[in-house]
Amino acid sequence: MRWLALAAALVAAPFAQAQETTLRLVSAFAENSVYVNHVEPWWKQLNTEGKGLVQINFIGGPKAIPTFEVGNAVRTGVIDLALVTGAFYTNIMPEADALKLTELPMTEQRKNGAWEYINRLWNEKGNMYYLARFVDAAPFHLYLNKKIDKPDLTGLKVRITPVYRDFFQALGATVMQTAPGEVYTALERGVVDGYGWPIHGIFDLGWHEKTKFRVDPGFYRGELGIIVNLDKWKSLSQAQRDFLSKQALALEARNREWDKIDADDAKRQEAAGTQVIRFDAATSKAYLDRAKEVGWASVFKASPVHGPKLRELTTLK
Ligand code: 173
Repeated sequence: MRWLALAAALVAAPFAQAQETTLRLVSAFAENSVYVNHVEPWWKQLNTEGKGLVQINFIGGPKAIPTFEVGNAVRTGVIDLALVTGAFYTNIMPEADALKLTELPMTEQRKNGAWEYINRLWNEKGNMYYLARFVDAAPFHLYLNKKIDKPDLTGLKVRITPVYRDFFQALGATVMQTAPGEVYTALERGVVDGYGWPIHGIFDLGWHEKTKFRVDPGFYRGELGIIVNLDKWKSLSQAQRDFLSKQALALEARNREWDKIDADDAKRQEAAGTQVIRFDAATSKAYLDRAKEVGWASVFKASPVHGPKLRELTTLK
């Protein structure tokens, strides 16, 4: 018996070792962010279930790879996978920022072919495999330190990324792009009068201390994803890819957790002293219509073929 067990172990061990692949993960957001907090239990569980098959090694946040270089690092294989949003890699493919305009939850996008289309596009243009989208509904807001009573940002300087650029400019703002890591200092020094950001997460880097107003309603639907270098993806065995795909669906199955996080953060902002600026119903509608119109116009201009297809597959009819 003993001899048999030993022989079996000797035969099995080299295979088990050869099978296990460790993937290096970087986050474009800070290590203490709501995003890393949400995804960390996922890779921990994955590492438990994936012993002998796939492991994920979390390298760190933007100190490891600067925010706007994370996409390129995945494209070139400097890292294997990243937790990132499309706005941070429009330098690689302009379509990356179009995912903020989707109106269907991932459960629908998996069913109706949207994810497949998106993934093919990411394969071809970004050398990336779009593994999972783990935020699919959280709105963005305009946060300000100067009061406005209508959607007119003339004379205001607002911190942006590609998510907000065209919309805030259309409302008359002067804009300045920064990585999240630079927002606090920009607010503190009065270099900007406000910033764009989702409803959640302003507490991560202490911005609530420097934020007087939040403008409602929120607009668009934030996209956070896990992308994988395509060559790395193709080098995996079928069993490894199947395992990761199953894990991706498990991560997306938690997407509705954000609805509560978003509601809690909105309340917490108000408790921290952030006042909400609201417009009347007609103005709110015009504000949202403008955001959408400006957003799709930019996507169509940058991507005349894929833009219309993306809108058809991902928006409410
Ligand atoms: O940095 C940003 O404001 C940004 O573009 C973004 C996008 C998605 C989630 C969080 C931030």
